[in-house]
Amino acid sequence: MKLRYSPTSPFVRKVTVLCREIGLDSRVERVPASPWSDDDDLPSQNPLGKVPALVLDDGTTLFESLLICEYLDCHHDGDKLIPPIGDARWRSLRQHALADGILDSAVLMLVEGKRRPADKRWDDWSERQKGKIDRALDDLEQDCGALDGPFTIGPMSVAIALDYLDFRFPDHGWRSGRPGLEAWHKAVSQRPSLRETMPREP
Ligand SMILES: N[C@@H](CCC(=O)N[C@@H](CS)C(=O)NCC(=O)O)C(=O)O
Repeated sequence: MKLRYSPTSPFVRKVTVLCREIGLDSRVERVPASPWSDDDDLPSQNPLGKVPALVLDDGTTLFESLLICEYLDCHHDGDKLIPPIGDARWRSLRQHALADGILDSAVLMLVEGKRRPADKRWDDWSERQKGKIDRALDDLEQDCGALDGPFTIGPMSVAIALDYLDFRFPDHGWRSGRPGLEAWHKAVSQRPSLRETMPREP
């Protein structure tokens, strides 16, 4: 299997952390991609032109980080990171959805602030995205006890989303007024799979 990746993508990191947690890291060959370059062959593998994309040995490509995670999670015998049907699954996937929503909004803000020419920027749009991030963070804070327990796709994705805010928006101040989330993040960040994959500029 080949994983098309870019080094700072939080969606790629989700797949990377999952591979480390389930012991499949060595079975996935990493092949760099530049999703923003017109010269990259990524769109021939993923029509959506995004990373992560997992090219299987039969040539099929899977895209969307959750789909890739689900595929990989089916290919090991240990504890599943995506729980089976039942309350734990819905709780975990709800946490994952909040985390992914934070990432979607953060990436949109990054594109608006860094890639769009300054005279074409739309500040209200970025504020709107920040509102979504803040409400999602408040929701997580309210129920932060639910993040304790098994390290499934939900808590894993929340940790990745918080790290991404620290990485791209260090002035956001997500910790302010959210002591439960802050304490949980500090503790969970000790996990080797997270500590060793912390995002940094290449
Ligand atoms: N929902 C997708 C999001 C993937 C995504 O947005 N990846 C970004 C990098 S962080 C990308 O490749 N963007 C290129 C583009 O939008 O053209 C997933 O979970 O995999």
